[in-house]
Amino acid sequence: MEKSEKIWLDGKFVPWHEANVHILTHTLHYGMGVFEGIRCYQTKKKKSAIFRLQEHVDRLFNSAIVLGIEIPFAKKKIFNTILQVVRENKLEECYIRPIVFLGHNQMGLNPNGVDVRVAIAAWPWGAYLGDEGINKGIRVRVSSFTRHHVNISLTRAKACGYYINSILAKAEAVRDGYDEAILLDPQGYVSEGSGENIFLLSKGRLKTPDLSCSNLEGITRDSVLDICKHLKIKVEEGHMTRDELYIADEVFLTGTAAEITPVREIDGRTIGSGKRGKVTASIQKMFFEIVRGKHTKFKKWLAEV
Ligand code: PPE
Repeated sequence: MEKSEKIWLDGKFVPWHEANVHILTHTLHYGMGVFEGIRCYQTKKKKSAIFRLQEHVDRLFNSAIVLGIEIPFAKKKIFNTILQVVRENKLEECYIRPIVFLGHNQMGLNPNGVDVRVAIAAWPWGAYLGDEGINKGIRVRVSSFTRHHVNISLTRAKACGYYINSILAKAEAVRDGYDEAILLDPQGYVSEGSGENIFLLSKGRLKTPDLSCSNLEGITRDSVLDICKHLKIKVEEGHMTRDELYIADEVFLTGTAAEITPVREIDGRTIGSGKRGKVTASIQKMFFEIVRGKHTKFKKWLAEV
């Protein structure tokens, strides 16, 4: 990975190589922690903006509420520090990773009394599923692993430990020669990708699983819902089945890291024409224009660095 200079840790900036933790760090052992993935884009020459920063900070704090973690900094402080991390590292386009984790002053499952720590890192990160994936689409498989149950893992939270499930699915998909995995929820309905929400297009209408399907409430997903309103594309949120995906005209994944990535094949079935679909292309085009500040109507989504 490409490194940057400094990481903000518990209130101050430290050099990249010194942002380390003790081996008995609670979160390392048990996975109790929350994080965010945010992108910053270049909007003009020498100008950058963070996409939907407020929504990401809100979700970070909500994730902490869900898990019962008290973040020792105010929301406004975290919001401003994220901007500062990009500035300090002189980054134009980057990925930003705030993480709230439990320290090493106490072991055992009882989290009461364990220090709550916060770090914010940022580094350059290109297309998550490859430039070719963005343009031509990726190949995915339905995972043999089931997504979380909503009352086993509280899926409104973006929690560190939950990603074991994502990693199992991703590793299996890659091992079998696919780019990404799609997970079904415990009822057998389509939930999401290992790190992305999912949409399909059928008969001119878009559809995405509603938020009771064990999926994360994605901020890119929400942005696509608004973009579709603007483009006058009808979207339905509901239950989605695996066979619905197989016979869809278009399928795409959304996420901060993955941005908007078309899917061209699922479980050996070609989706639509086997290329990026027309509707996917129009949503993708508008998304990339918005994040780079080319739509005045959506300027409210950009926090200038
Ligand atoms: N579902 C999951 C499970 C998920 O991890 C993400 C983001 C999404 C949906 C999309 O959410 P949003 O980014 O708000 O649109 N996954 C993050 C982590 C990726 C990683 O490899 O790390 C991300 O995209 O930043």
